[in-house]
Amino acid sequence: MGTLEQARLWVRQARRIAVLTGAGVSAESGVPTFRDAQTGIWANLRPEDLATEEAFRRNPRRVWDWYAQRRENLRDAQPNAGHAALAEFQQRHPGRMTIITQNVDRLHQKAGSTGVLALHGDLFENRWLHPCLKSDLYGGAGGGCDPAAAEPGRPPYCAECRNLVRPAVVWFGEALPEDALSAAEHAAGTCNLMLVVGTSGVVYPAAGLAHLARDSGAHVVVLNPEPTDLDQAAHLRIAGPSAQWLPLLLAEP
Ligand code: BJW
Repeated sequence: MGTLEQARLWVRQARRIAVLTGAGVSAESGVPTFRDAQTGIWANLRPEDLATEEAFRRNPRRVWDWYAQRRENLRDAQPNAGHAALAEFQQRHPGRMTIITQNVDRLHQKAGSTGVLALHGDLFENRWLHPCLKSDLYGGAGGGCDPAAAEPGRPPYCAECRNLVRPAVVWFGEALPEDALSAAEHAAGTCNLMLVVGTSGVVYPAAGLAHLARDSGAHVVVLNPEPTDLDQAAHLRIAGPSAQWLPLLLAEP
């Protein structure tokens, strides 16, 4: 049996499927992957030099501008055939597929996927760098300032306490959202099949979900045009772009 045929058989047989996606699933929507070369004034900086609180503190404007540029690039991005194939499968088979994404681009949601577990936050949301001082002073519970009402700037800031607005994404060294991570661990630990799509598999704890699935008895299929750090956890590797192969993998027999 060929690789695709084998994977399609596992899709048909699996009662529960977990899909772990990374930046590559959005590549064919024109979104650069995370470890692609950065361009322009960010050309000689690594993501690790930008996606940390330390980097933001050191140079808030540079990091803010990087995110502003990415938001701008994403505004018109549309889901591709890979996102669509996942969303359509969920619609045809309610409750069978959980999508766990490291992406912050909302393209799975835009394609119509439901219950998406976004492990690394949302590029289009903001929050304060520190818990709002005012909410502490006035007893919390809604007493804090709204980041949307911050003074305009790069980044916007609080006129009273000088707190800075930052994107509501998960930077290196920060904890992942607890609810999303525990739901993802549950999905990975109880699925019969995990599809690992468009991720280099270098960032943890997300990458650990593929090992958890494998150790819990699931079949693991990696779909990626390039080798990944998770290939050794996979039973099967499909070498190719996800917008081309996800529709073939998930189509009805
Ligand atoms: C295609 C394609 C096509 C191209 N079709 N595919 C265990 C071991 C070692 C280290 C650690 C560990 N546990 C934790 C760590 C530390 C750290 C970490 O993992 N470091 C490693 C780099 C070594 N992890 C953390 O710090 C995490 N936090 C944490 O552990 O907290 C602990 C804690 C607990 C309690 C209190 C406090 C702390 C947080 C990780 C956050 C990651 N954040 C980022 C930025 C998000 C915001 C933003 O977008 O700016 O998330 S980093 C970046 O990497 C981003 C991505 O989601 C993530 C993964 O990248 P991804 O998606 O895999 O993209 P690429 O570019 O790497 O790969 C793209 C792939 O697509 C390639 O394979 C291509 O071939 C492929 N491709 N075209 C299909 N058409």
